[in-house]
Amino acid sequence: MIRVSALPVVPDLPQPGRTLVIGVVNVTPDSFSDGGEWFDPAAAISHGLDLLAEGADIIDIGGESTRPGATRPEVSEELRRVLPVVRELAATGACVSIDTMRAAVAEPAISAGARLVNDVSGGKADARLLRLVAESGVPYICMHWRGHSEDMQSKASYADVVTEVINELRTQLDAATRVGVALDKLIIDPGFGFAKTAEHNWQLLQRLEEFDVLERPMLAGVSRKSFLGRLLAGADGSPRPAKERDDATTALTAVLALRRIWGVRVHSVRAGRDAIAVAQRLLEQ
Ligand code: PMM
Repeated sequence: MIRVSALPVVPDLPQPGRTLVIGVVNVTPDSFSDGGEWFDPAAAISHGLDLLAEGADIIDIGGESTRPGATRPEVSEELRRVLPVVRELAATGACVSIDTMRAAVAEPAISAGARLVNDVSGGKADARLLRLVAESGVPYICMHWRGHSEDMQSKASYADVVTEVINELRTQLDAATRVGVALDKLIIDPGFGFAKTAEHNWQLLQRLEEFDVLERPMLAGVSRKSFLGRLLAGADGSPRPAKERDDATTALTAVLALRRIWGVRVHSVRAGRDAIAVAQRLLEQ
């Protein structure tokens, strides 16, 4: 039997009464899943509009690739990539999220209309970012993180990944509330693929309800990630390419929606919405 409990909500963000779909727009030359495709701001804007038309509740715009081994762009370059896209999409009335670890990027993005800060470092890369979030009062995605992409996979070592990720996230949440971020504006994210092996990701998914102890809504970013590529590897052992992992992503989205997760961050919005519609219908039975 499916457990029916209240769906978590976050103030100032869409509350559709089902799992939210956050559509990804990477304005980067090198993201693993769609690198280069939306690097031109005009292409990124048009892609964001397409994702909104497919039913995205929020559009997440990022200008720094976090693929393992990636090097960081200058702040000026990150701003050049994301600001026009944030401005244009926010001007349509869309709910826009800025995916950045830097206060120097988040601040102008919020001025340009971003209503949510998605920080994959969960406050650990730039201490100023938490203070900015506290001052501006925007909701904040606090992701579990152990270090920058260039060497993060060397930090994928845990005795018990679920317990350690929960404890480290609790420390990150405490750091946010200590500088004045309101608890009800905080969303947690286990950080799938960030300092995690495929096995770690599966353990986190298997034991997701243990994160309930943190009493915060959860976002999951599993879309097209390499643990799915490995699961779907060909007979010769080569992983399924990123763009051919959408069906598996959609299967996982249905599972996550049945567990009443707050939101999923996905590349294929229409498929995500369909999976959530199926799960929602079963939950409302
Ligand atoms: N993953 C990526 C980028 N941003 N943000 C959150 N909150 N959670 C994630 O798991 C996450 C993220 C990397 O994936 P991409 O290159 O496909 O955007």
